[in-house]
Amino acid sequence: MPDFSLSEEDRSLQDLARKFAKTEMAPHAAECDRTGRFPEEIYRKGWELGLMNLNVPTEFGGSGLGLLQQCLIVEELAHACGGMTTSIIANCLALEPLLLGGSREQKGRVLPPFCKEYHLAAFALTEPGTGSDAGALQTRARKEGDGYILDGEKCFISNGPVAELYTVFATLDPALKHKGITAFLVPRSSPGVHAAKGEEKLGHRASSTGSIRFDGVRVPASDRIGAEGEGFSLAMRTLDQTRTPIGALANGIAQAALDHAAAYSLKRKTFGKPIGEHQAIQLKLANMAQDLHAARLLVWHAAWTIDRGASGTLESSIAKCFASDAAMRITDEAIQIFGGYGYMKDYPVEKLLRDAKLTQIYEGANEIQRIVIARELLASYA
Ligand code: COS
Repeated sequence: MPDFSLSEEDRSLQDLARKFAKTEMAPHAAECDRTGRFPEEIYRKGWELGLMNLNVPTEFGGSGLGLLQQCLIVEELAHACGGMTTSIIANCLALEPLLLGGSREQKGRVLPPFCKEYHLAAFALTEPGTGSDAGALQTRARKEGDGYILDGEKCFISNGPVAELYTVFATLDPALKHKGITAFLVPRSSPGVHAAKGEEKLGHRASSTGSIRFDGVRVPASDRIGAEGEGFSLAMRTLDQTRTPIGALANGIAQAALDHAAAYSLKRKTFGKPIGEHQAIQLKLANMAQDLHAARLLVWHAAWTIDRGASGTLESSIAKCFASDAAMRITDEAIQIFGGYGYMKDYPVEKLLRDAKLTQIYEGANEIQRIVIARELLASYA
C-alpha cells in the first residue's frame, strides 16, 4: 500500500511556501495582474527563502529538493498567483539541461552564482515557427574556430526579457532534424543578443514573457551543454522533469478556485438560503473537489516515480495534462458559481481561469502530452 504521508521536512517546506504565498505574493497578485508589473522584489524575497533554484543540488548551493517536494512548494505558491509562480520556477526549467547534461566544470562555474545571488535564467526552445514540433527548430549554430555562432529567434520565453542567462537550443544543420540540435549557455550580455520587451498576455501577467533574437552570437565550446546533437534529448529529458511541477501549478490555481467558490457558496443567498444548500451548486463543488483530488494524486505519483529514478515520461505527461485540463474545468465552474460577479475583475476567480489556460499550453500543449501518452502506451503493447 503506498504511503501518502508527508515527512516533517515536506510539511515544513509546504508551510514555508504557504506563508510566503499568503503574506508576500497574494496581496500583490491582483495589482500585478491588472498592470502586468513584474514584481521583482517578491521574487528576490522568494530567492532569499530558498524558493528558487529548487532542483539545484546542495553541493552547488541550491535547495536540492526532490520533485515531490518541489511540487508541494509550487502548488502553494500558485494558490496565490500562477504568474508569479511561473517566474519563480523558470530557473528550474532553464538550469535543468545543465544538471542533466553539463560537465562538472560547467556546473561548478554556472550554478553557484544563481544560489549566492538572485539571478534569473530562461529556457529558450520555442521559436515563431516551431512550438510543438521542437525537432524542426531553425536557430542555427555554425562552428567557427573554438566555438559556435548562433543566429535565430526564440519566442514566448518565460523570463526572457529579464533573465541574465539563456539555455538555447540551436541546430548545426536543420537537415539532421533532432540529431542536429545542440544546447548552449548564452549570457544575455553577449554581443548580438537582443531581448524584446515582455508580451501582453491573457494571464500569468506577473511573469515576463518575450522573444529573443540571436544575431551572430559567439558561444565558446566550453558553453555547449553535452555533445553536439544531444540537445533534443536534453530538452525532452528536461521537460520530463518539469512538466509535473506544471501540474502542481495548475493544482494550486484550482485549489484557489475551489476555496473561493466554496466560501462564496456559504455566503451568497438565493431563493432564501445560501447557494451552497442548493443541490445544483453542491454537485458543481463535488465535481470540482473530485477533479482536484485526482489531479493532485497524479502529480504526487508522477513526482514520486521520478524521485525514484524513473524517466517519468508517461507519468509527467499524464499529470500535467490531467491537472491543467482539470484546472480549466474547476476555474470555469468557480466563475459559474459566482455568476455575474465571477465575470467581474473585482472578484478573484476570472484571473484564475485566465491563469489556468496557460497550463494547458506551455511546457508542451496538452495535445502533445496526449501524443506522448499514446506513444508510451502503445510501446508497452508492442
Ligand atoms: N527522453 C529522451 N529522449 C527522447 C524523449 C524523452 N522524453 N522523447 C523523445 N526522445 C528522443 C527519441 O528517442 C528520438 O531519439 P532517436 O532519434 O535517437 O531515436 C528523438 O528524441 C526524436 O523523438 P521523436 O521521434 O519522438 O520526436 P518527434 O519529433 O516525433 O516529437 C515530441 C516529439 C512531439 C514529443 C516533442 O517534439 C515535444 O515534446 N514537443 C513539445 C515541445 C514543448 O514541450 N515545448 C514547450 C517548450 S517549454 S515552454
